[in-house]
Amino acid sequence: MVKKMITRSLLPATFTMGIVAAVPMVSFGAVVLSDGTFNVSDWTHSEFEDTNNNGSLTIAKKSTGGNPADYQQGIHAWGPGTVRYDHLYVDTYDPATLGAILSIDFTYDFIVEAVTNPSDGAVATYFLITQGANRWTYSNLVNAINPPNDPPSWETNSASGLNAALFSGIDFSAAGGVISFGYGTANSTGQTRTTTWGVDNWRVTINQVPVNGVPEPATLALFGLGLAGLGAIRRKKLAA
Ligand SMILES: [Ca+2]
Ligand SMILES: [Ca+2]
Repeated sequence: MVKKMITRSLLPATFTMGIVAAVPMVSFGAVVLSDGTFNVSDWTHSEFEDTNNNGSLTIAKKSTGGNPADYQQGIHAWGPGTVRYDHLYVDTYDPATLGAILSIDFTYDFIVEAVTNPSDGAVATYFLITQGANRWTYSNLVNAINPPNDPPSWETNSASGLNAALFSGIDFSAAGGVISFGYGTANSTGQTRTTTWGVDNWRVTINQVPVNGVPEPATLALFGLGLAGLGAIRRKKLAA
């Protein structure tokens, strides 16, 4: 579900000058993609790497045991070797229709429920973003369990203010292609092993570039010193 929210506007104060209508309104907002229930049809899953061609992935929607209630459960069976899987949410962001992206925030909760052979181990997970045939990852959360001293628990993987410079080659501008978001999971071991993990409260906030912009300095000069001062204040707010 695409939710349009946090839309804010900076309206110029009322002026007696007749040219006030020439000052554009500055508005900016964010689009939020989120999932806490994980209907199976809302996600796609693909194998990104399977070094020894012995890995497999099973996905299920669980209605209890999440953080809270519904969550997405995955089971990796593989080894020896390394497996990596990509998990993408159904809703996407198209900069061409929704506007250029300033930055991205993400958060999701992750748990390792069980590991077999031996009965401990770890699963790595990271935020995943794709555009066209390209994919990027950000921030690894390695969730390890070593029962009974480290029982399974939900841990949060999150970051905010991620700009295009962090994803080399991505295009956040209005000329960029459709962008998908999700998360990745990875395992590596020298043994045959099965890991069971879960995801809940997945959320991405796409912070948009302000539209309509602020007046150019040359335009402001026409309005006189008072309005130029207002422009400086607005620029400062936008940069905050
Ligand atoms: Ca495989
Ligand atoms: Ca939930």
